[in-house]
Amino acid sequence: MTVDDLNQRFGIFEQVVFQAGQGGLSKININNQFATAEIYLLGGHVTAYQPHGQAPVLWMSDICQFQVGTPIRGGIPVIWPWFGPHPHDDDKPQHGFVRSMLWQVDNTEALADGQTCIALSLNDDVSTQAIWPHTFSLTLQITVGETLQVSLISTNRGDETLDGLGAALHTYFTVGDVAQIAIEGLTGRDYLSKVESYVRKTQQGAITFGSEVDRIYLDTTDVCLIRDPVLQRTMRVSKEGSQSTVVWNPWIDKAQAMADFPDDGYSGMVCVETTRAANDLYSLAPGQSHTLTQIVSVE
Ligand code: TA6
Repeated sequence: MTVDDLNQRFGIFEQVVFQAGQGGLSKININNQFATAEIYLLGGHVTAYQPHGQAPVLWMSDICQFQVGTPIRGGIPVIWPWFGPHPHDDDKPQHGFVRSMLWQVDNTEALADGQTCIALSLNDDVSTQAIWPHTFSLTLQITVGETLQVSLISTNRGDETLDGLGAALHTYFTVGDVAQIAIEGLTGRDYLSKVESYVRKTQQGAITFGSEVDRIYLDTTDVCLIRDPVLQRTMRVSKEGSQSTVVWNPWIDKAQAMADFPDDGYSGMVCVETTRAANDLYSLAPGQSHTLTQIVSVE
């Protein structure tokens, strides 16, 4: 569908407008009484969310690619059907394949309470089957208001159970200076530290940053609070359908090693990711669905 077709069928006057974005890719601009937001059909990727009067909530790389087949760096990458490297095939893309594919628009709605709801979907086809030989459907429900709520609904459309599924809403948050923030809510939780060969440790106090941090927190349904003294705000990250949370900042060396990540970009971002990872993988019986939800708000 062209942008004109999309506006004809799904546009909502001044509230939901489709445009050709970077790389000529179709994107959705959302503007309502609460906030503005931006979503690319590539990856079903929320690339911006900004409550009126607030600084941007989501961090985006200013040197990332916008082309089908390449993940967008920043915003909320949708990770499925595995988190991290493929469990036994290094030739398969890290973090699954759905963030590199074009999703379709299923519905747009101006809710009575003033929020805006967008539904996107991705179903298996010959290209996904070539990577992962299973039948599935994904729906992404994005609700933009005083909060940003994103739900990934995965459904097994095949006739065999899918085991060992991983997923994430891999959210990049804007912060004033990562060296000055603290993330509360995970005190006392065990985590696997990727930068220390996945050694298991227990979180003591709030999470602070002075080097690369890449941790999978285990057995947690906790709300995370990102305390930002520079931007003088707290970002609240709550979730449903997940018992694991990933916290990541690449710091200096890893930032320099990523071609689509500005060398100094690490200081203005942190990832708090709502995941199904590590000991939190899931299965779907034929016809069964799972919903993974992240809710973000600014205090
Ligand atoms: O979620 C943290 C992480 O797994 C890090 O290890 C790092 O690889 C990050 O994801 C980004 O991965 P990407 O494939 O998007 O470059």
